[in-house]
Amino acid sequence: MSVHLSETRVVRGACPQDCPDTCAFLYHVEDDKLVEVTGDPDHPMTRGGLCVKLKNFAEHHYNPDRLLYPMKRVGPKGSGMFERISWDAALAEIKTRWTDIIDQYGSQAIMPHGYLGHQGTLNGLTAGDAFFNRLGSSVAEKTYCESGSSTAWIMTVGPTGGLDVESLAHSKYIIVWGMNMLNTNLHAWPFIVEAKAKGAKVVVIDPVRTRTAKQADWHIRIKPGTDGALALGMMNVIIAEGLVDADYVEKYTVGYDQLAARAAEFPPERVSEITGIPVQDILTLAREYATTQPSAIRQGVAVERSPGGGDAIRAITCLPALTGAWRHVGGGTVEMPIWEFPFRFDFMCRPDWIKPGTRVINELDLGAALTGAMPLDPPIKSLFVYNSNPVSQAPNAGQIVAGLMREDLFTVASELFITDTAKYADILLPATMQAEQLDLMVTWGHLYVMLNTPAIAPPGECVPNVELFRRLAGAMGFTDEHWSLSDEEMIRRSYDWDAPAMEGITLEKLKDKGWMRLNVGLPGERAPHAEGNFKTPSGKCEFAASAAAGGNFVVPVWRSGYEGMQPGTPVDAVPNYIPSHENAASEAASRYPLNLVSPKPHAFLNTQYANEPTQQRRQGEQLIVIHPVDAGKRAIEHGSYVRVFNERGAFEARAELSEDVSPGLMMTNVGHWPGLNRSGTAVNSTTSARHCNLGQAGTYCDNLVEVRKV
Ligand SMILES: Nc1nc2c(c(=O)[nH]1)N[C@H]1C(S)=C(S)[C@@H](COP(=O)(O)OP(=O)(O)OC[C@H]3O[C@@H](n4cnc5c(=O)[nH]c(N)nc54)[C@H](O)[C@@H]3O)O[C@H]1N2
Ligand SMILES: Nc1nc2c(c(=O)[nH]1)N[C@H]1C(S)=C(S)[C@@H](COP(=O)(O)OP(=O)(O)OC[C@H]3O[C@@H](n4cnc5c(=O)[nH]c(N)nc54)[C@H](O)[C@@H]3O)O[C@H]1N2
Ligand SMILES: [Mo]
Repeated sequence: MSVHLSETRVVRGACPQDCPDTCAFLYHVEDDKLVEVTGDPDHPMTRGGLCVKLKNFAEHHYNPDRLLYPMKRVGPKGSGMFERISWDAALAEIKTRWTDIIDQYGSQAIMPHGYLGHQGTLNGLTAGDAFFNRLGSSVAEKTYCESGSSTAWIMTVGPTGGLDVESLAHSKYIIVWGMNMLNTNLHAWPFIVEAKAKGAKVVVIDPVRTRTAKQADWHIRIKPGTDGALALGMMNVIIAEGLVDADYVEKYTVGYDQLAARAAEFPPERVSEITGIPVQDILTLAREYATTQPSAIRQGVAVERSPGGGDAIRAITCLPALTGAWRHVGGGTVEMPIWEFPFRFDFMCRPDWIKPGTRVINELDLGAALTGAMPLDPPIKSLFVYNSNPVSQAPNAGQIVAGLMREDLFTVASELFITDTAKYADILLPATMQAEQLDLMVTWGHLYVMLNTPAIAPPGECVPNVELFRRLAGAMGFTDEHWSLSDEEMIRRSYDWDAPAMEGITLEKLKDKGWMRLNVGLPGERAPHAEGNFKTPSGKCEFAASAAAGGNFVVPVWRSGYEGMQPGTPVDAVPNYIPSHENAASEAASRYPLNLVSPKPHAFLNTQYANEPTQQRRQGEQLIVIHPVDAGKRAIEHGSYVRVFNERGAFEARAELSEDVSPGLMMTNVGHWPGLNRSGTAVNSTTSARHCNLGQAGTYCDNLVEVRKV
């Protein structure tokens, strides 16, 4: 008997998920099988540890439910009945159907729908843009996330990375604002622990007493959607009490007088009424924030998830310039540092291929676009879904399902699994997972360039998104050079390798090391705006935004690179507080008195891993956290099943009675697969598709509901 001793190969990779941490992976491979994925101990953020979601990442690759071959629908729409076909047959069918649609309705009757299921330069947010721009489809505005914050950020400080989260170790006062860091940005937490050990105070501003709030020195419970009022109230106190860094303001900002006039409208008493925060706490927060330097604000994405979210982020982003916090290492604020990376979005998205006048359809309006609730000429006759799962993740999901049921809609989905969205497809196309593909990752929570090298062969007939779009281009007869470039050549062109930030970084070195830090200053030294140097048109922090003059805009990255036809909603020169649409004073409040927020789950990454039994055990079933007083009024006991509903739809969940939420507020997590829930629906059946005041972002937390025991 011969004994086969297998050798373990270690290949360097990077996490594919839409998460600020973008961890450095080590793939452990035996006999061409991925046996384990661990965190790189040398990476300064990853520090050898992966989050709960990625604990079973190797097994995820071998999940028996993976989509391995192209499939064609053989049962009624949504029945989940498919049979295997060849790639050639799938591509031929797509070509025939699209050619007919283009002949009859024009190419804009085709709508792509992609988001951030994967986060690579080749396979991520922009993976399909070049293809669809070339095809002449409608431009999809992909604003599920960060587009409101980023628009606000760029209006105020320009495309700068701002504070490095690693520099938080040097901060003395840290505000984690609208972020559940222990769930969603776990690898930033050690820097906060380090700062705390040196005496820093940590404040969490969140309507919910989260795991992160419980670890903080001070949890400030704010009513959802009122952050703009709080930031303006802090300014009011800072100005009234002479805590402004007048020298910094004078040298490095514009619009102080206008901002001061706005802040004067927000005395602490008024802010207390709006936010539900006691006056004394507003005073203390403002004073401590201004006088304890370096002070840092880690902005979460949740602040944008309300109608006034864009202006709230503008107001928050003004704070460190008012107090001069930017002067210090560990001072300032961070939204996402993606702007330091020299991506060539012109190459990745090919906006030059968009025909002038092409219409833009926002992806959050998918339900309205498919059902005709939003009049479109031509109507959408084909939908191509990749990197996204709108039936779970987009608002007003019931309307989306109604649209996907349309017999005359030709739907194609590229997926890892047959999700709640993919099950409505006419054609399914199988995609690779991260250990099976090459990519240079987009990162939005640290300053390292990350390369993912394939470690194992793709199973079945799975292809990376980049190859999927090459195949589609081939089927449609496109002969541009773009479609003949290798993955590696695409990576070379997706970056400006000559940019100053890339000094010393090459693809060759990355192949060896896996990751390298951008040349933008070390965490212990970096103070990017100590002397202004903002990336705005004026070069200053724009309290009064010059971009406001042109009205609302969406950063082109979210619009497939397109800069044309920006919506013209005028924006105030200085940030204001814009109230929620669905609030206690609104018409719906008499029928739907409870405000429901739906942040991220601990054990899932949006919907990903929510079909893995190990992760389902970690996360538990769909819960709704309700205050005992609200539960008592409705005879709801702890652990009982409830129906949460409003005019848009409903879902069922198990009630958890807890004072982690205030009366009038409920919390549930987004991410559970609707089809795996007892009601066949999830939280987005209740959310509205209204947009935030900036960047067309979603307003998932502006959601009034009622709840009843089932
Ligand atoms: N475990 C895990 N991590 C993730 C993800 C995941 O699905 N799971 N998703 C990733 C993605 S795509 C993103 S965008 C990030 C998002 O991560 P975060 O920025 O943390 O955003 P959320 O989880 O949506 O919400 C964070 C907190 O904001 C609170 N909140 C809700 N509304 C408001 C408000 O109006 N004001 C304030 N101050 N707080 C509010 C919520 O109660 C919640 O505790 O996480 C990433 N990381
Ligand atoms: N109520 C509510 N809704 C929300 C939010 C909220 O806080 N509350 N958050 C919003 C936010 S911040 C975000 S970012 C969105 C996220 O929404 P999505 O980006 O749609 O979420 P994911 O579940 O991460 O990914 C979608 C799908 O991409 C697939 N996928 C992964 N990798 C690949 C690949 O390489 N190729 C292909 N073709 N497919 C792949 C996955 O299998 C998954 O089904 O949800 C938004 N929706
Ligand atoms: Mo997100």
